[in-house]
Amino acid sequence: MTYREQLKFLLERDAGFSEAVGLLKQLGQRSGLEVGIFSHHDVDGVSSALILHRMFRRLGAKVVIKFPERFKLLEEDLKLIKGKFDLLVISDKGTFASYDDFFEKAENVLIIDHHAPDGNPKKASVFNPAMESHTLAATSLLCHMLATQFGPTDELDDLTALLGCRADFAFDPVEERCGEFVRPFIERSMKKFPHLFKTRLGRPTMYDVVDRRRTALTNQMAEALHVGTLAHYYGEFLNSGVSGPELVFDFLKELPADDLIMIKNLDDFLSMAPAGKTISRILESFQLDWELLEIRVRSPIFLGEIKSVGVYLVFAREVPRMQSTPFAAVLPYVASTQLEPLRRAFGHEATMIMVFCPKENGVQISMRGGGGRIDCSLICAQLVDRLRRLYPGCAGIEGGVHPDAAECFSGKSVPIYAVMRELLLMIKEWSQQEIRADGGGHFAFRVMG
Ligand SMILES: [Mn+2]
Repeated sequence: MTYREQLKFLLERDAGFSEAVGLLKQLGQRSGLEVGIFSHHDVDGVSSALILHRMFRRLGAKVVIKFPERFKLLEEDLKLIKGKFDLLVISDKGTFASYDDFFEKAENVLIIDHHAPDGNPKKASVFNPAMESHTLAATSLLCHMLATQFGPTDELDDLTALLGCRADFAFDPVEERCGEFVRPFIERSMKKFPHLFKTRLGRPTMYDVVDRRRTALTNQMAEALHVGTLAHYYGEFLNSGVSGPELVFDFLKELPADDLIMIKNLDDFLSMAPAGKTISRILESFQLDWELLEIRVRSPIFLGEIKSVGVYLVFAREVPRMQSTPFAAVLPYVASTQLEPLRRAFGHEATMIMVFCPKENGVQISMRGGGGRIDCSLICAQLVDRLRRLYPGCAGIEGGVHPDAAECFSGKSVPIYAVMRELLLMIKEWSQQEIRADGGGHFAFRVMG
């Protein structure tokens, strides 16, 4: 299927896509259309915001964009933008039923998202290909799909969506893996930007998890953008008041669309727009942080094996400058590089790592891997559920997201020992369940030793 064919198919078969296109067509008729966008603060979220910004500009709309530093959009975040809108877009920030409550802020609410839904919004329009079942995608591609319906997109839209897909693990140019939903777009991109996909020897990036000897330009560029979104934690390189997501947004916005097919290496890319210099300096500092964390994640504790998946625990702190981030910053990415060496060293068919990270503002637990046999998001959701029941008054217990990469965060009001206790108790209970079920394909842990 070509990308064009896929778009035609979606327009006919995907109710969410056709509804979103219909809504935008109708609103596009309005003069003085005012749009507020709240997008995720990561690379995919920033990429989504830029593609939407360019699309709405073509429609003649006035656009305001914010990147609140939390996954779920809350009522209080809406105050970041004054006034009321014709349209409120919530991109890459999950699909929550509570987004139905935001009609006070705007006449229309459009959710564009690729995460497993947490509830089913009834009033808001939702374009999310993962509504029914798990689908590997990225919101920036969904925005690109919408933008194609409103005038021609260009190389800047294409490259931005491609980097959003890479940053969200929807494809891997080195391992040559690609989700089915994004495949038509990725194949189109390979023809357009062939040198971005070439595998080369070189310093491995945070995305080169399996083979730490090789990389590709796409991975290097996406890593630079990821580091850019953390810029406000590298305050020494940044003018005060600018956040990392805003820095990356400005960098991408200034890229010359016509020259993008010429990019041969990371320096080319970063020298194409003013903010690239700052990103490049932060990247050097980030690499030192990465090296520090490599030491901290070196010896994960083996917890047990389930369905031939070796489950490991890393207990470590983030780098000093990231100890207050309310999201997974660097440590879980570094820990992910242990998945493959552990699998090879101990002969598991697959591996999974739980990263237990005490922070200034609470505990961050990140789960990575699972080889498609253990669902990380399910484990995080269960942990969240247990903690909420034990500490009903405590706000800030959140978790879930993807089967192979999930997060759980519990705020400071829940003691660290309690979070660890629940995690270990959960494992123990699952192991007992498996004994009762006589090991018969039950989703459970078997604790060794
Ligand atoms: Mn995303």
